[in-house]
Amino acid sequence: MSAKRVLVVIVAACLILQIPGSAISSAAPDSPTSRLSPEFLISQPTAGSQPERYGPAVAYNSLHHEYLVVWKNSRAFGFAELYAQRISLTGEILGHFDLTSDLLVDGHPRDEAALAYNAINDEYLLVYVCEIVDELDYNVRARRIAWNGAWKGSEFEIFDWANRGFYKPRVAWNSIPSHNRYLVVADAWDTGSNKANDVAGRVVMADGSMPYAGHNISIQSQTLQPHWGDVAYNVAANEFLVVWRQNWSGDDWDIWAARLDGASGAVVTPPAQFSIDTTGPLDQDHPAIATNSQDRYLVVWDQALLGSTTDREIYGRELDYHGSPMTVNSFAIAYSTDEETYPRLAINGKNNQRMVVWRRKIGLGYAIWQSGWFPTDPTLPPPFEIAPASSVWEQPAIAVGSSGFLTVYEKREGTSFIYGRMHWEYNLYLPYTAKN
Ligand SMILES: [Ca+2]
Ligand SMILES: [Ca+2]
Ligand SMILES: [Ca+2]
Repeated sequence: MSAKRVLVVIVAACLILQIPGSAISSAAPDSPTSRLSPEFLISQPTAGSQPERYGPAVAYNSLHHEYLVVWKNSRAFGFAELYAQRISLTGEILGHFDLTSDLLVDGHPRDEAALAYNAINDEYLLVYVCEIVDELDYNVRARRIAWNGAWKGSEFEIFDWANRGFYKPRVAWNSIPSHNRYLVVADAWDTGSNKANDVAGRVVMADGSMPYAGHNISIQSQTLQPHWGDVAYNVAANEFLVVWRQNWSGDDWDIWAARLDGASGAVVTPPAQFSIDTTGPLDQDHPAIATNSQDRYLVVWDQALLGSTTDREIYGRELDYHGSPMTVNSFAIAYSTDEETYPRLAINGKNNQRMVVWRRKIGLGYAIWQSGWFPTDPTLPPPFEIAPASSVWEQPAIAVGSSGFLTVYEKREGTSFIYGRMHWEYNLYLPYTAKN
């Protein structure tokens, strides 16, 4: 067999290994869509009684080179449990396990899961809300989960403050071995006024202990109504950066942030709380943050188009590792005439590629769209479609692994399922040029 023939066989074998489903996209080889896998079903198995599946979250396991996707199984008449599926770098389904079914005896649904991977302990911290009083009081709880679901630590409570209900927990991991801890943030709402009141934060050690009390990261105010918190950890500064949305006046909402000490989670002061983008009179919403694990953060959000009640765009801003803006202005990532909302993002620390995903309203349905670029690109390449418009609900999620990105999302087809699509890294393909 000639060297060329061997190469063809290797290429063919690699394509078979790397492409879940039927065939690679027919788009041009160097276009972003040529690097997309077909859509594949994550919320398996589908036998037995069929729950609705909602709210996917995803993290990458850098030791086993796989992803863990978690979501909520919701059934009529009450109970909801959290489930997990392991996904290989090539989109293969590796195995599912349940996360909370042993806790259901108390009758409190668990919801809004988020997770972070801990590469020192080779485990995940799963955070979620527990419904204490129906549609009124929610606490944030957590448990440690073995990488393969082999064990699940006892459930423990992170946030349960008087007169507060907690929503939308997020978690980031401090990877410095002598620190090895997490920061958990959540939106705290006043259960009396039903207004957003705080973005709360608390350090959780790798063993689940909590030596520091929970505290307000944002300014506590029912005028500002800070909420929609998100968090990233940056090893260069040994700090967390937390972002959130807060009110300026009327319909004018802005994006704010605070740096947090990597050990205690205390707000770094000065500068204390500072703004990321306060463009008025625009409504800016749903901030999300990621780091390249080196020298940058990227914050993204959606914002209204001036004078329109239906058209929203995706914007972003690059920050250095101290949270200082890298440019005078924020920049547009998606700006079609449709409503584009709920951005999430991940950054590939190896090659600096940014990847942002969002929900795009088209007609009566929702599509999932995505944009990827490198800081060296002179302009942002055009966004591309991940999932066509259907009744996709809620926001997508994305994680970066050693072969590229995995985007996960809900899709409703009578029943709601969790689907995913891979976007493979540019250097993953075997070289096109080979010497005979
Ligand atoms: Ca409570
Ligand atoms: Ca604004
Ligand atoms: Ca738009």
